[in-house]
Amino acid sequence: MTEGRSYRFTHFLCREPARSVTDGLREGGGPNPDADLFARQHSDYVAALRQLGDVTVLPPLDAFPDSVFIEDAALCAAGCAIQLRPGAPSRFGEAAALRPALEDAVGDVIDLPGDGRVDGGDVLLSDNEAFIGLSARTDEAGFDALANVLSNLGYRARRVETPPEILHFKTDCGLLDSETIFSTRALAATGCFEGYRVIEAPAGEEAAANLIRVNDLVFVAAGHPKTCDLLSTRGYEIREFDISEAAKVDGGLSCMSLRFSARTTGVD
Ligand code: CIR
Repeated sequence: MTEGRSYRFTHFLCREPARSVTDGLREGGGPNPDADLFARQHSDYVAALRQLGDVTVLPPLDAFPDSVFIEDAALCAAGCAIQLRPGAPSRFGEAAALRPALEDAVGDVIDLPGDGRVDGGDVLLSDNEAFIGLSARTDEAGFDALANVLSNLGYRARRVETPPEILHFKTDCGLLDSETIFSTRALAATGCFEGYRVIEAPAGEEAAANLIRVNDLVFVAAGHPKTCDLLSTRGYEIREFDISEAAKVDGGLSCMSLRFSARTTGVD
């Protein structure tokens, strides 16, 4: 196991938002995202990733309004990609549509065995552990299957009950470094991060919890000044992103990319 493999990446896979993103799933209604603004915000995110590694941007898939949230259809770990089985019926076909790109970009692609469901948004990888949150999208059979695959890749699986009001486990947390997790107070209070240092999202800034550490930067959703101050004080270098349109369809920073390291680099 390489220290830092959970946040050191050489490659990124993204998918352009489709015009149909206006039909994206969302809990509790709310306005449609503006497709043009979404595309601009997505371009900013991709541009930032381009400064950190090789980025492949896949074409939009109009048949799948949520396909910009590419993280839910696959998981990259230890130089492999695992093709998942997303839990929302309208998203099920995204995984097969992604497969050729996974084969091109990552190489080794493993099918999630069985018929359980897992959304990538429910999986948080540290260097040697996989937190897998059971949720409305990820079921017991999916947990068992993924835990088994990941154990062959050197990860111990930790089963977490995601509180029912949280869509995905990572809606409410993100990895800051090999030992440190940023989390909402509500999720941390479940005790699921035992053994890790936890930094809690400031009250009122719970939406900042879905941050991502990418190499030496921490990507944070704009509009969370207390979070930025807190993390800067702790020595993290912050990059802010306006993701107002993704947020309208329950999307965040983690779900708009698959992040991995090419095996040949020896980083992973
Ligand atoms: C969905 O409900 O599936 C999408 N509208 C949002 C998915 C966000 N994905 C994530 O947080 N991993």
